[in-house]
Amino acid sequence: MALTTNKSVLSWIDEKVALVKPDQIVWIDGSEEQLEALRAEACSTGELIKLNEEKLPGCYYHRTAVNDVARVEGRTFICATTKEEAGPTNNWMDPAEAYKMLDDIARGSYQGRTMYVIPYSMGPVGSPFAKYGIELTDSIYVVLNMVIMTRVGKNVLEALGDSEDWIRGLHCKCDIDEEKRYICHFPQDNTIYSVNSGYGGNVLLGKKCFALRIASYLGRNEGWMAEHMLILGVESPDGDIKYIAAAFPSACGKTNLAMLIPPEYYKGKGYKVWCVGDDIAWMRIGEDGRLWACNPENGFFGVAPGTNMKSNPNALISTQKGTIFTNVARNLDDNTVWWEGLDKNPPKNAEEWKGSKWDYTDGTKGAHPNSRFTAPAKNCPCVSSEFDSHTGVPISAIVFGGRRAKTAPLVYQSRDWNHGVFVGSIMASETTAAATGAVGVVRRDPMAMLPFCGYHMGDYWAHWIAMGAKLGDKAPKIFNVNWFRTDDEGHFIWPGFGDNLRVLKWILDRCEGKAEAIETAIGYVPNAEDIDLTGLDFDIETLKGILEVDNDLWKAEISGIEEFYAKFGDKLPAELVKELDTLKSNLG
Ligand code: GTP
Ligand code: SPV
Ligand code: MN
Repeated sequence: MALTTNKSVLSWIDEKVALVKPDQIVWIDGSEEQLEALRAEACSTGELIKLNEEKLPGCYYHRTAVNDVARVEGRTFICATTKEEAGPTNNWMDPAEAYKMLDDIARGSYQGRTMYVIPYSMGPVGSPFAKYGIELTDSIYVVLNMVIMTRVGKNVLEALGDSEDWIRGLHCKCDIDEEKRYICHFPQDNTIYSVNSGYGGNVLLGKKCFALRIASYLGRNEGWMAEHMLILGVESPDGDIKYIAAAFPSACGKTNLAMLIPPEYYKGKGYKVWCVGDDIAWMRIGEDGRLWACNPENGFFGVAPGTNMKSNPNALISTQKGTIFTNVARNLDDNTVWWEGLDKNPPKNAEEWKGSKWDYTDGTKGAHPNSRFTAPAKNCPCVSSEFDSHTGVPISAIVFGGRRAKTAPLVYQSRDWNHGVFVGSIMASETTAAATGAVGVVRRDPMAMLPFCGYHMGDYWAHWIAMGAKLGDKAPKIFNVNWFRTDDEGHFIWPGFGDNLRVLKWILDRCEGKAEAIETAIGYVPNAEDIDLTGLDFDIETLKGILEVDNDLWKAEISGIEEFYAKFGDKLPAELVKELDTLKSNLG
């Protein structure tokens, strides 16, 4: 039975029912009984496998199709009214043509299947940040993931009332045919279609599709920002908490930084880190004129490989109950999970992510490099007390970062907001397994939003500049970090993970005017002595090496930046052209 009388909801669902022709319709009310029944049903069909209840209570295992393990950027479209609105960095399709193509693919595809209607909220229900959505799906896996990743249930429909202001999402698994896989966004219609995929980022429509692509478009129109950023709080020994938002491309360390455990020396002094979000930040100017951020999600869809008790104990602990594991290896002896980098004891008797019997000694991987866990945020030992806050948290610093073997120093600060926007706009990073395609290729990924900006990137930069003008002297300070500098043998030089707090500390000191810096061609770099290395076996000369700004390497960057900027034509904000000129003249 329908859980709402909202006419816009009911008529849209009627339309989609007529199109996809489900055998039955089930409204997800958010109750534990209903979810338990769905879990049991998914286990009976093999869609899920229940894991060891003693060791991993309430946890399930899922495998996607082998051809469906990551986001598909080449098949992701922004179907804005005109190609110009989507801009040079997005794939575009004419909306009428796209609807026709998608309807043809979706038509009748729910025959013999159930339509699940998922009412969900991005942001705490009823808060000024909250935006509501309805996803229709034929996948129980999607329902159960959405229940972890967003706020789902009847109360969302109550909060929505009769409003027409909600995001429409239709997901059809179809045959998981990669030739007919499309992830399409219609910003003018608040609508998303996803067909022929079952992989997280393509089908959990609240996440990248809504909370970034559609929301970035809404944010520009409504005067706020939707960003691919973690949010964390650093508590100092006197109990004061300062918040940082940081944008790194996919699989470049957001979840890890968001949950970092302070090194012993910092712990001893009383430092703590609190996680507000690990992937997405929605930010608004508050009544006090500062920038306030909220994590619109309710769980973590995190990269499994590399997560262990040393690198990220908080993430690992978050996955020990109520979690869905996707495309990791399964230990058949005790029905638990394993992935590369979990520990040094790969199971002898296991199945790899594709489902074949697996013996690690043959040199193949047990888990897919983009295998993931879906864990409730409430499981995280360091979840912030502000997690459900209706006001969000005030942001002191914005940090950009990427994977760069050379060129980018460990950390530097922009001279001011507009220079910071420039720093974000020229971000470059090596590609990862989070999207299909080559891995390890350096590409420009402005603000880590290349695959996620729902409109013209030139307009997006202009929006950043406009936000800075509104924030004035209350604007957060903007920094850039790079944890991934490598030595001649390709090893990471900086220890990273918990020790990144040493860098965050300098960042916050700068925000409070407590630390010195050296002015370089690209911005302010710390004096090596001002990054506190106490308790760390790390040589100050090595630190100086990774803080160094090599003007020749930066000169070599210029042509790449110019080539990239040329794509934006007259949409490239004049402020950024000016910043590029300054950089060129600084480099001499
Ligand atoms: P998405 O969920 O795809 O947006 O990724 P993410 O940005 O949250 O990345 P995540 O924290 O999951 O890290 C991805 C990979 O980077 C993992 O293999 C981590 O082990 C590795 N990583 C994270 N932080 C660091 C670091 O400080 N140093 C090094 N060397 N590796 C890191
Ligand atoms: C990313 O790729 O940035 C992710 C995972 O956070 S996904 O949900 O697939 O987009
Ligand atoms: Mn992400």
